[in-house]
Amino acid sequence: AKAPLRVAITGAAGQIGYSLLFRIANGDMLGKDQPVILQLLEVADEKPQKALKGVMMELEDCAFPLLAGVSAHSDPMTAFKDADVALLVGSRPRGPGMERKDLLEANAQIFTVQGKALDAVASRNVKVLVVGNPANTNAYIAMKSAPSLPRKNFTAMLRLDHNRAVSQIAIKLGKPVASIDKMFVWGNHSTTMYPDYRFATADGVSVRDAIHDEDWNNDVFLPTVGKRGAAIIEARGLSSAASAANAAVNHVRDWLLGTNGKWTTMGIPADGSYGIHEDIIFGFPVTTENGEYKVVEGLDMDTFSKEHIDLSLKELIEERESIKHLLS
Ligand code: NAX
Repeated sequence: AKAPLRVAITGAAGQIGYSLLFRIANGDMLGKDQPVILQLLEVADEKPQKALKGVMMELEDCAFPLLAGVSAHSDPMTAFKDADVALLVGSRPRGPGMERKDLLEANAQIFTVQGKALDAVASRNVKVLVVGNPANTNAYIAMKSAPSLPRKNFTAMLRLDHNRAVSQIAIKLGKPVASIDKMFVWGNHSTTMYPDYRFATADGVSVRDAIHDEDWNNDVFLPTVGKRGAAIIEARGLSSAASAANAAVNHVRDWLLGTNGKWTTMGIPADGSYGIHEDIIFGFPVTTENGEYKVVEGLDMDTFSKEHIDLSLKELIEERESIKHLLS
């Protein structure tokens, strides 16, 4: 049997955690033959720690054959010990009267501490996925706070946006989602992200040709995907949780186990390709193999796409500038 992998999860008693932990323990993320140990981090307050105990009781009650251990933590230095995968879900939500800048700063505090802890105690090849918002900039802060770990191991979640885009295309064409390939999302996980279907195919046929309606992109597709998070809140009274957990499972599964040539989206530190400044954590089209992702290179740009990508890049540069003073 395989040795268990250690997965650290922050914000484990939150909404996303409540879907995520059970999917991981069921083998959906690492494979049906891979035992897993869950190391759960929550803030030290009594209420979340107590809620975390309740979630752990439910994990026990599932009797998952692959679940080799679960522990609760309030200190990232113990939660991240020897972690092979770290899912940074917990973050500071926007409170009443809080400006975007205050939100960025509050989260910068959390992600510098957690980045340093990963640097100190996690596996030297820990794969990090930041879900907590602002996800790209939080991932950037964690990466910068963990100089002894490989830069490429810090990623941010754009997979929910990606999955939303794939589903909207599949619905529009009346095709199964599995028939869609070469769809991806550029940029920041925010309203400036740009789902790009110019290269997408359905059963190998160009989606653009099949839709044959350029207005649909700008008038329907981009706003539907871009405002989907708000639409879920409006309908459910709560933000996306099960679909966010599913996206996190998809992101890590593809990263570790490969996409077999299929394209997907990951927020990754830019290496200069497509003119994106180095280190900015940006959504790119990638394929994955043997635990490594690779950017799909050589895609043409057009003016419309370039404008959207530049807007998202500008936003990320501004976010980076506003937290710069907090990075030592
Ligand atoms: P919840 O508020 O339900 O849960 C968050 C949990 O994190 C809470 O239990 C809180 O106590 C804990 N937490 C806060 N600070 C922490 C810290 N420093 N260490 C450990 N735990 C901490 O939020 P939930 O709905 O689960 O969403 C979590 C995060 O995901 C939010 O930032 C949210 O904005 C973000 N999202 C990101 C998405 C993406 O696509 N990247 C989509 C879904 C989601 O909106």
